[in-house]
Amino acid sequence: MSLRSRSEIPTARRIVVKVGSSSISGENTGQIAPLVDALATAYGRGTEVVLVSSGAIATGMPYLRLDARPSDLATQQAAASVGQNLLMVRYQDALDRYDIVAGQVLLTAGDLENDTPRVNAQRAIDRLLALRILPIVNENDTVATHEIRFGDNDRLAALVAELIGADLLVLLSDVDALYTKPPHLPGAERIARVAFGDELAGVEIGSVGRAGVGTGGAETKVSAARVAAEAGAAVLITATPLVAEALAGVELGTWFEPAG
Ligand code: VHF
Ligand code: MG
Repeated sequence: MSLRSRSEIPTARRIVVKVGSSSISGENTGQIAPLVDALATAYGRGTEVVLVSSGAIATGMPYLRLDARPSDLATQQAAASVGQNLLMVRYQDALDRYDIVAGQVLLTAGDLENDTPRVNAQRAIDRLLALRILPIVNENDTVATHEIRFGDNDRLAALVAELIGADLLVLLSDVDALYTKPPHLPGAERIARVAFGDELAGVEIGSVGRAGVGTGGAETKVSAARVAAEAGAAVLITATPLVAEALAGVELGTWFEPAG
């Protein structure tokens, strides 16, 4: 059964929550614990929860003495290698408070396009969920190249939601909703609900994130939302500090109706 509105979120069976790099790295590293609190609440009521977390590159940057996101692939991969490890440690520290264990799942675009690795990934995530382990997914950055990337983690999250038949995808970033034009511009209004198939004509969608450590922006969120909605998952776009309210079903953010 697909979710019809935010008030049904607490009844969701299987959810994918995606968090962007700038929300959980640098000065926002402290947002990991409250994010985990909200995930643990959903987990505690029996919802199956998968976290798609960006932030490997951003988390690794200071350890490589970088103050900006590297532009060359090898340095991005090195930063991600260091950062992915630290990210998992930080998530597990926060999860320990709830006696929840995380499982790391690193995927490439090719893995989801080819039958054998795709079925393996699906089966592994299913088994982790059945074992009440919290899968934490990211792109396998050390082997992904520019040509074969997912594009960004919003898309990865939508493909994971499709892969595991999630009924909800939550996309968390620095911005609390989708707006009719970039939110800092005068006259920008929150879009509360997007009907299935609505092309959002007349909406000015930005392609740049604010903090400069992630990739994409509203544009990648909208295209990811369409992929997930097509696969039958409702999508909620909102800000990371609002995740607890979002998972409780409060009327916030932007809601994309699923197909069917
Ligand atoms: P974001 O735009 O913050 O979701 O980040 C990315 O798309 C890059 C994700 C990369 C990393 O962990 O750094 N796999
Ligand atoms: Mg992004």
